[in-house]
Amino acid sequence: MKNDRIVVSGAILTLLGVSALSPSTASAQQTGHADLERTPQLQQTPGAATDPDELTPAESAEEENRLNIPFPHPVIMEVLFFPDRGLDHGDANKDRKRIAIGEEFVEIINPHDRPIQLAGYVIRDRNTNEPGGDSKAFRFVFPECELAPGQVAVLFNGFRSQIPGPLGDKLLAAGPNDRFAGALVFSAQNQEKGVAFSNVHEWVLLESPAGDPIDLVQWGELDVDPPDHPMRSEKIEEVFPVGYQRLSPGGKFMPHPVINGKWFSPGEIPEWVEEE
Ligand SMILES: [Ca+2]
Ligand SMILES: [Ca+2]
Repeated sequence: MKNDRIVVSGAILTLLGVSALSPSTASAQQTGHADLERTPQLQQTPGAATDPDELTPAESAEEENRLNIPFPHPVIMEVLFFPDRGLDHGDANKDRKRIAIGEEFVEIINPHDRPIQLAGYVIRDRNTNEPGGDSKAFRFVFPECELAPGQVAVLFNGFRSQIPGPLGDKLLAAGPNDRFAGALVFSAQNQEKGVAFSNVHEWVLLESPAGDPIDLVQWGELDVDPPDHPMRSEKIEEVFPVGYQRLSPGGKFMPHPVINGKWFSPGEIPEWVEEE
């Protein structure tokens, strides 16, 4: 599988071959979903959109502003809302069970050169904007917690989960978790079957402690509007049962390639992976 080599340097990605995206095809075969039978193809490398040679200076500045989120805000790096069936590509939270809701996660990073304080930042979904949607609303507020430059935090849904290693919750952060590449890991400790990201249409928002919408990711045809004017907003155009990952804080979401044999990488930002 030497084609699965990925080299990331800043915003430049070199992806040799699309075989790394084959899990989607395999899953389509398992699930029999006709709409999943197309393997996602990278139309361009994620770095291409920011290639200064292809944009006018004004366009470059606009692109830069769109993609970069200023200090002191973290940014969303990966989201898993549609865990695949089976343990191999379904057990994202590493408790040797695959409970679809419990595996869901949002990964964030501090992309800045100074520490940031996570206290009061919110991760929430569309049900939090729906009148009467409270019973299905996913909403997590981070406790006091410093995120060092480049440090990653992962928030799992936590439904029926026994996540290994140091685990924080809404009250208290835990130390780095070696099972998740040293990231700070949190569980929302969700107890409700209905509190889950939709596989079909959803938005997930990172919100500042002041209530400002910072980083929004959406997919499908939305039935509930997200807040106006987030600092950044991106739509995932095609939905497959894999994580969606940015390879740099200013990059675009792409279906997660196979890394360490998995279709997701909670806690890990791939920089250089080569599979034998
Ligand atoms: Ca699991
Ligand atoms: Ca990751």
